[in-house]
Amino acid sequence: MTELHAAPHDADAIEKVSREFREAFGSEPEGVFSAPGRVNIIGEHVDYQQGLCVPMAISHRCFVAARRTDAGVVRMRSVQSGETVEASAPGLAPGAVDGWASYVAGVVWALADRFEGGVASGVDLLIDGYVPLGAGLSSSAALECAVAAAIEELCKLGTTPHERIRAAIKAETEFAGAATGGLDQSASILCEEGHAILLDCRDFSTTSVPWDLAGQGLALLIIDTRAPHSLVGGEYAERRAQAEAGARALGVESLRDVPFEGASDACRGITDPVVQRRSRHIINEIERVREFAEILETGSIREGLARIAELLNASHDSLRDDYEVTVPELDVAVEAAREAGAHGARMTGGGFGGSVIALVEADRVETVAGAVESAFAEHSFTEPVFFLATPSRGAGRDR
Ligand code: GAF
Repeated sequence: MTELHAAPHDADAIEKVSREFREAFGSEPEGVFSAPGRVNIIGEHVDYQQGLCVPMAISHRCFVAARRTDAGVVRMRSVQSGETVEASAPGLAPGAVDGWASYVAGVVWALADRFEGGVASGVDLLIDGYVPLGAGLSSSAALECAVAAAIEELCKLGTTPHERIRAAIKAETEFAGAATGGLDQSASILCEEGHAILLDCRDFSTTSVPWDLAGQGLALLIIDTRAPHSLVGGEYAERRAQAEAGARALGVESLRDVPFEGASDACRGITDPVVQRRSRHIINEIERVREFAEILETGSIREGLARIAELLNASHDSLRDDYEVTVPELDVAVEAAREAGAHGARMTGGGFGGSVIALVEADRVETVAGAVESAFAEHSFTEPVFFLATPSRGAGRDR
């Protein structure tokens, strides 16, 4: 039988991160904080063109136990890497640390202008993350947003959720060197238990979207294809640059400004065929999100299921053909899930590896997962890992 990997119970994870903190730093943490990974249900590669997305937080979270110190040092320990990294608190600047620690130190650095001497005194941070790494489920954003929650609370900065989102984005783009678009940090901080959110990337404002799958006898299966995905590499940045070229060619600030009516004709006027395809994806994807959110706002998922499935499938196909961010593992998982009866299936996140989501009848989860597993074995791909996506709470204090 195909195994579904569940996140640990929050209480166990909180106990564990507190114990790890005591063992590493020799005292009790002042608090425990956490932030979730996410799946983006629809609205992919549109956030950096001021588009619309519908993400939900998943139950896999990153936990951070923290304490202020007067050592003048940001001490960071990760359970997953087994490393402790130290950086001078007053001397924090991009390049001071790299790897996982850059996402942590980057948030402290990005919040620096909110401190009145506070951060210079130092902080100990113990990190225990359960969002699978490299799976396109926002493990980096979960780490950044958990650290932002910790620093906000311990140092009483008085930041708003949107200021913490901006700090996490700044950490990722300017400190860790991954120029991502803000979807992941917004989802990790703003998502709500039991719901998805409609995120408007013009100003990162949100509207709650009904997403009661369980109540409708449905489930969202996450298939981590284990094809490694990284946003620091050049391909993500290349897509962003092509999207910007599209906006320039159409004479708009962002592709969000292109009216959907008449967009196909407008895109045909873009001379570079690659930029043309990239722009077409973004304009069509934003329109798909509009329709998707409207269906959920005006009726039940069950009533709108046929169209919801079409929109999910069309999103994947566009990411495969126009945006070219899929890899064989993603396409095989999507095909196998659809053939096994998924209502809709698409890659989620940045692509170039990572995960697929499949909307399925709750009693078909095992069948669909089994079919993907068999397809992967036939293609000699690494065995995939399966989770269920349960809409979970955003970042905050746990203890
Ligand atoms: C990654 C990025 F981090 C997001 O900003 C977004 O662009 C996404 O890829 C694609 O929708 O997760």
